[in-house]
Amino acid sequence: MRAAVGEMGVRRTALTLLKVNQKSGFDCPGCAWPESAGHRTPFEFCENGAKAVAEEATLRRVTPEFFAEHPVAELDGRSDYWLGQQGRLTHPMVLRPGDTHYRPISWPDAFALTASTLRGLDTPDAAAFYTSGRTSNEAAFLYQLFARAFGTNNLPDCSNMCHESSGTALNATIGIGKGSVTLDDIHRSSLIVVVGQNPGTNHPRMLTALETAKRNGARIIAVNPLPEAGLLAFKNPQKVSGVVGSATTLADQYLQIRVGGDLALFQALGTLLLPHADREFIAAHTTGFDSYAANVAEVDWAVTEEATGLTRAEIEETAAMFAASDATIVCWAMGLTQHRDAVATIQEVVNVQLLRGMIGKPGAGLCPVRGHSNVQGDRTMGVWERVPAWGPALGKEFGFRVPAETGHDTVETIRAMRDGQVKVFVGMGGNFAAATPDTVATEAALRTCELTVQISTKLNRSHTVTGKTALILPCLGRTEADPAGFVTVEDSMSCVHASRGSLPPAAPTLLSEVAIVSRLGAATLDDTIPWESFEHDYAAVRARIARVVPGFADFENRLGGAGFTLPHPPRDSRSFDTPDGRARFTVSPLTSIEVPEGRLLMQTLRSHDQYNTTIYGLDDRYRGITAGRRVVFAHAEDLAEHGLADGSMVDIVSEWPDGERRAEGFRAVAYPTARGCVATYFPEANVLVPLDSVAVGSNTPTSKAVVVRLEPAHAPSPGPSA
Ligand SMILES: Nc1nc2c(c(=O)[nH]1)N[C@H]1C(S)=C(S)[C@@H](COP(=O)(O)OP(=O)(O)OC[C@H]3O[C@@H](n4cnc5c(=O)[nH]c(N)nc54)[C@H](O)[C@@H]3O)O[C@H]1N2
Ligand SMILES: Nc1nc2c(c(=O)[nH]1)N[C@H]1C(S)=C(S)[C@@H](COP(=O)(O)OP(=O)(O)OC[C@H]3O[C@@H](n4cnc5c(=O)[nH]c(N)nc54)[C@H](O)[C@@H]3O)O[C@H]1N2
Ligand SMILES: [Mo]
Repeated sequence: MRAAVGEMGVRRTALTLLKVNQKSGFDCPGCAWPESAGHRTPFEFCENGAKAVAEEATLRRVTPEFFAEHPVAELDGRSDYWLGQQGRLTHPMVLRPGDTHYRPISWPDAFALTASTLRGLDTPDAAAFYTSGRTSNEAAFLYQLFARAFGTNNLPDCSNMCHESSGTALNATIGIGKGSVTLDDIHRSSLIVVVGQNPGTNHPRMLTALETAKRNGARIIAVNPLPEAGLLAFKNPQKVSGVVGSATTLADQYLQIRVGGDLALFQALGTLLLPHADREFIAAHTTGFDSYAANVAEVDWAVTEEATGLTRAEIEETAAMFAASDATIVCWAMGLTQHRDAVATIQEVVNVQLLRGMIGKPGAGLCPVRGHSNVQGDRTMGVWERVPAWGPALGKEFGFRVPAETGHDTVETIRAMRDGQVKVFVGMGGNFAAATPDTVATEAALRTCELTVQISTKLNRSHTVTGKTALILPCLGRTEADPAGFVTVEDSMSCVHASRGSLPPAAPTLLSEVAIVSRLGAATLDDTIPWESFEHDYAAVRARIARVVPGFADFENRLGGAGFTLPHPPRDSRSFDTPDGRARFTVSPLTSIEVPEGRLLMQTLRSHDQYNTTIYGLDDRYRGITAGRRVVFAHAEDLAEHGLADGSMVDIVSEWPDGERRAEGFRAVAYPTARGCVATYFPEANVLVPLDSVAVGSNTPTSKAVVVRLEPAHAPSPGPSA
């Protein structure tokens, strides 16, 4: 409440927060955790959802006068925290070659400038269209339609850095890249394994679901190099007993795994669970079991204990809990997806669930917990560098030929800008400059562009790191009333529902994302696609989606109440959309990340006071950090081995075949993390993540596994990032 009242004032806070996640309100712009289909309390939001709402509904404004006062060179020296604090963008702005300041530009001129630059390119593939996961289904559908009709599949998105590894692993094994559980499954599960995820900070409403499951008899296992407070012990802030009483112990077992050790862990679990295989399920629904069983026939305990940092006894205890459970769910997030062998690791999770027949059964399944509130929906709507299976239907509906070649994902877009192949960058939300890896290389790449266009609600680094010409196109946020009607989103469990903003727009000059894409389409392309018909009529967009995207038939009429859940063949009927109609066991070699002598494995993660690159404040309450973000969490004994101690100032140097990368002035914090593993905050540490260090198969940057060394700081600390 303090965060919200500070940004919005008391009345606006009350009016806004009571609409969050209500059936007649707006979808929380925070995370993608689902709401209950049934009864909802007036308080369907969490502390961090309130911060996300306050960040958007702030009363502060970034006006043309602001830009006149602050040259871009000055803004470029400001932190993400400072930039975000300045408030909502109000007017379209342009930075022309040679100018020192952004200047106002009219909407028609902004679209004409973008359109003429796009049309002047040698090839449509010289443009890239990025999306972040807050964009509504309607805007996302039109945006990918625009890119493909313009002639390119260059549709990188934040998913490429997020759950791409999950989608890749699941598509190949169960035939659909989405999780197979519902909220109801969580509530009635008997074992929930939370791997590589920090829900206390990033999906706080998930803790309420885990608490319900626990009350219903579930056991919970946490697998994490860090003893994350919210997960190990949870006080429900929405209950009196939660506020004043003792915390519920959520996790029954805590496995303090080494960073990158999950592949070894799940292979070992597979071996131990072979005698408990669900033979009937395996015979009826799967393929490849024999090769899998041969691959995991034995555990090499020395290798497994080294890779995981766990003991044989701990892993055997975990296996016993799996064996005893008749309904197991495995949940995971970035701790599994942002690794070199992320796809193989997630496939080992799938193997274990298939082995026990834990798919398509109440209370059981696979649960990749998505990040951005509509990141899953954006992909469903076709925001993808590949052509979705329904590509031909899209071309037919709108009368154009969908380009066939796979486009650039996020990492490839950076490379293509660097190599002079991509000249125009358009960002539908997000903060490409700060969220992507290898900050120095990425910023240099962005600066080579002819034109960068950012469709944004708030000021961020992507507005200060620009192409030769740069546009800021300010848009409405989720919380705001849109005269053209409501939009829709899809949560992490495939439920599609309406989202209705109610606040007056931050400025009368703002356009909705749908309007911006529609006007861009009309300005750039010939009139084959009736762009004008979409801007004021989102139902018309949904009618098109209903005809093109499978699962959306009769879209408009199914949006009453809590919305509807998209089909998921493995969940609904144990059927698998793979070539032979069966789920596939996979075989992966046992790998782990090699860390040379004297080096440490660094993961980058989120504090309790940030939303990705949006920094709400400089504290990380659950980890005991105040007033600073340039910290590196390390085990006290690892610090001692490096001649360092709690409070030492260090530089972090990452090592990669193409050279070293350096981040200066971090305070070492002695912390009970797994030995050999250190943690820093994203995005400050992105400068250390090499562009070419990516996951096999998904091309996701390995933001959770960077080999580093710590050196005593060369320069005095630059102070907190504020
Ligand atoms: N308040 C808030 N909510 C958010 C976000 C936010 O920034 N703020 N971001 C949103 C987005 S886009 C996303 S994708 C999600 C992210 O949600 P999370 O994935 O929970 O986010 P991270 O902070 O990256 O935390 C990763 C967790 O994985 C653990 N981990 C790291 N490496 C390993 C490993 O090798 N093995 C295992 N087992 N664990 C490991 C870390 O210790 C940490 O607990 O949250 C979403 N929700
Ligand atoms: N090192 C490291 N790097 C990472 C990660 C990590 O764990 N470690 N995590 C990765 C992950 S999981 C993700 S998802 C990406 C996130 O990458 P992005 O999605 O690109 O980044 P965000 O910080 O979420 O974007 C915030 C910006 O979005 C804009 N915005 C907010 N709401 C809206 C809206 O409604 N409409 C529009 N048009 N704009 C809006 C605002 O201008 C705000 O500044 O970062 C990735 N990068
Ligand atoms: Mo994410």
